Amino acid sequence: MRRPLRRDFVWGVSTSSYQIEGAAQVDGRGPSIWDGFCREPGRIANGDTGDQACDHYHRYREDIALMQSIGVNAYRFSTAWPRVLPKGRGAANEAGLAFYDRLVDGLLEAHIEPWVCLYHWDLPQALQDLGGWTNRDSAEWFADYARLIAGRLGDRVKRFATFNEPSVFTIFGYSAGGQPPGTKELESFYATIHHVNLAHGAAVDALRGVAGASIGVIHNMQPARPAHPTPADGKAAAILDDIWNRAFPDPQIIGDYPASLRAGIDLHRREGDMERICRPIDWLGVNHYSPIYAKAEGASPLGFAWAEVPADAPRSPIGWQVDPEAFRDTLLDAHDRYGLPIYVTENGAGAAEKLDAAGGVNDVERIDYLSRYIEAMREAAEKGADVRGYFVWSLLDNFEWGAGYTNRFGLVFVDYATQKRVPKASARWYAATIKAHAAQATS
Ligand code: IFM
Repeated sequence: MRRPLRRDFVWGVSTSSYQIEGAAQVDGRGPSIWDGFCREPGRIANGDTGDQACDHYHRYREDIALMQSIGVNAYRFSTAWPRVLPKGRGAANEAGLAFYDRLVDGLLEAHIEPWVCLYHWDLPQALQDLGGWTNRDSAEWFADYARLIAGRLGDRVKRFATFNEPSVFTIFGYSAGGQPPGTKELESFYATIHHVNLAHGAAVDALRGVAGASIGVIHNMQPARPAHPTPADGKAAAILDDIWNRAFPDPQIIGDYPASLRAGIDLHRREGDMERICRPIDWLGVNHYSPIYAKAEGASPLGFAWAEVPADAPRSPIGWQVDPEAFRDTLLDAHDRYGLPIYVTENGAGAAEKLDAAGGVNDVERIDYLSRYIEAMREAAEKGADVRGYFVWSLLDNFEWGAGYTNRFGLVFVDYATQKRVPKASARWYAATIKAHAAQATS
């Protein structure tokens, strides 16, 4: 018989503020960089925006009931900086803070532990107008925001993460395009990496003010593979690996940047910065979906170009490679390199889905993906990775950034026109998985 996961294993679901909350102009929320970006022609599929999304701001009680029916014991969500500080700093918005009070209280009443992430990409526009993450002051803006959330929720919330996937919003926001602010300047890109790292360290210190806080950070980690077995593509993949997988966790946890980034970062680094960045944390969040590929591209400022998934690779309905062994190996590598307790804070599969004739969604491909990935996680745990929890991305179908509402990742289908929620077959499957674990853990 397989060795079971830890008795206290955390089973959860994840979401983020801009992707589900909606209520973008309600109760004093200020604009975020995504509000404006979505309105730029051609940026988002179908011109979609997060204005309404899943209207979770008003329907959070129903969403908590859905979590209860699935049986999760943790919910990871992000607080929207512009909802609590409409201008990013200065006067707090009481109505915004009160929303998170209600959400946290509702979760605790339902015996679901709130896991709060401070930043899932929705920077207040007012701060972007001051240069956003290219401005070194951003570290202090972020620490002040962290203090505000810690002071308000810290009596009830103990699990905090500073950032979600900093390499994604810095690469796509400042180098490759596709996310706000949509600039492509190498120097801004390096500045952003360093300032986000400083902001992480400053926020960790701020969050330590919460008695009993368990503080982590959430990184996307995926093997970066060469498109072809050539030395040039091997080098391209190594550069992508440094930028995608190492540029943030290495300085935050090990205290140094990968060698290939040092010259670019040095322009922005001041004495004492590495100590400011590398603050002790309690856990590492790993988001993982599939491997990524790079090829040599002499003309590219970073020395690589993104490459397609190999034609013969198994894929999810939205074309992402399905490779559970890569997930197992990622967890083992993260364990060896960083030595922290690991929580898988995102994993899931996207699809373009509709309700079937019976009014449900029989998402067998998602169930197959999740069961194979959970099995791979078990293998990693058996081989020694200290994996303590798993959160499916996502509870609900939601606003999938550049893809708008076309890609659905939810265990629960959302009919955006009516806001009706319909649990998919995967929601029932996940409920049964959690139950089976509980039965095994108590036997
Ligand atoms: O929806 C995103 C999430 O915001 C960050 N991680 C990947 C998910 C799926 O693309």
